[in-house]
Amino acid sequence: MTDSVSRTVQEGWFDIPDGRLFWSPHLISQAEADSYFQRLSEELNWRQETIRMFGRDVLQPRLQAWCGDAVYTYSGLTMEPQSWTPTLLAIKAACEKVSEVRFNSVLANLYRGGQDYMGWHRDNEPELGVQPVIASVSLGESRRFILKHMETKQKLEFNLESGSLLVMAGNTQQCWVHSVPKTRKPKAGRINLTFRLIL
Ligand SMILES: O=C(O)CCC(=O)C(=O)O
Ligand SMILES: [Mn+2]
Repeated sequence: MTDSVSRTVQEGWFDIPDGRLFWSPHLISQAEADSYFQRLSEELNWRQETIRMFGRDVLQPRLQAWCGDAVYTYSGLTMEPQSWTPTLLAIKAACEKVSEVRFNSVLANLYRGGQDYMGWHRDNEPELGVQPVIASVSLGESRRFILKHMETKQKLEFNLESGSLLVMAGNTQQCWVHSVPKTRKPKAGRINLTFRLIL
């Protein structure tokens, strides 16, 4: 993680101002991450969804799939869940073991290249509860992930490499926004899985 000063964060839980993170740079081995990437590219029903923003319908700049036990609604989009696959269940179990948190759903994002991105947002839908815990696993190409404090504008940046896990907890979804910016650098595909607990 870097802010104005680069520093190394060890695996485990740590506090940030108005939030709490768990970082595990090598949750999944490279060989396993490659194989999970391949399997998930093929077995999930990836869709480019339309969402309503400022009164206009816009295509999302990435592909998505929603899996698990609950329907999910955000930005006027209701996603019916696909079933768990053995791959998703194996990754979910690994996240639950190291973070000691339980999840019942996952939003999967497929970034096809550097032009696919995720804009600034919070994951603060009411069904996630007051202090949502979101476990984010990255597979394939690495991408920059930036957290920005809504009041102080402090930024924290992670290079999310294949096999890494970043968990956001505490007040992170109340006080920080996050994004995966687009880049002109040539980038291969990346799959990101955000495990969530829908109440
Ligand atoms: O791709 C990422 O690392 C972030 C995904 C994300 O923020 C989300 O699905 O809500
Ligand atoms: Mn998010």
